[in-house]
Amino acid sequence: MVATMAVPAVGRLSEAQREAFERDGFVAVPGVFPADELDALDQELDRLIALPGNDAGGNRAGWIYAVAQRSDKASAFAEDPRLLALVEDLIYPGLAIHSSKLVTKLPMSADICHWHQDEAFYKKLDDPDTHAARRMSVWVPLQDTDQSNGCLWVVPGSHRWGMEDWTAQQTGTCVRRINRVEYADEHAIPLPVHSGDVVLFSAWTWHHSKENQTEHIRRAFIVSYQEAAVAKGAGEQLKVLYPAPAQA
Ligand SMILES: O=C(O)CCC(=O)C(=O)O
Repeated sequence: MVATMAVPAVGRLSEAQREAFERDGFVAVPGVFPADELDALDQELDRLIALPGNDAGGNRAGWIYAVAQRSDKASAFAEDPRLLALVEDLIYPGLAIHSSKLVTKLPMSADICHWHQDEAFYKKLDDPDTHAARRMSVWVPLQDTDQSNGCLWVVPGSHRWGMEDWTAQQTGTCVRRINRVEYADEHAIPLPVHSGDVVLFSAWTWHHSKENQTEHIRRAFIVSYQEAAVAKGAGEQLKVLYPAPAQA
């Protein structure tokens, strides 16, 4: 008998999830990846981080920028049909990969990721052709995350408030810290999620993460996508997956 292999269903966001994303600027989607696939990705990341030149080092020890450009497996993950199915309805016209990275919180790391908007890093500040309305990220945790190991925090609705003023920080990560930190802290909610779940959030959404107070590493694989028609921003990779339809 020929063995049949279960093909994972490629699920799109439900109407309610799409509405939540548009209203709140983020949505957590449960159960997208099985544990064995994430273990395989984690092992590939272990291999990559050991290679010279991959580890960003310093405050970003354990981070790998442009990770999809350093490994076929990481590249395939960034284009996984299950991720694309989740973002296809949120980004248009067309779809491109803006960038990919591994972000890590080492055990007992005090490095916080400051409150920021990804768009402050992603667009080229002086080039309007790179300014995107619908850039966003998929945050894929490789371990369960909660407040003890530095889960994501977000301010619901903040993606609708435009670009905040920010001040560069010398410590921690995500160093273009928005100035309204107290407001962010007051209105933030934590997003504890299981490994296998993913969090989608707009590049305009205020977000951050705190320390890792545990003895275990916390990793997340982040892929950022954007409209295909918008020019390459400050991201190291612009890979058009589906071009924008031609204008009539
Ligand atoms: O995973 C984290 O701690 C947050 C990382 C993040 O927000 C970023 O790199 O833009």
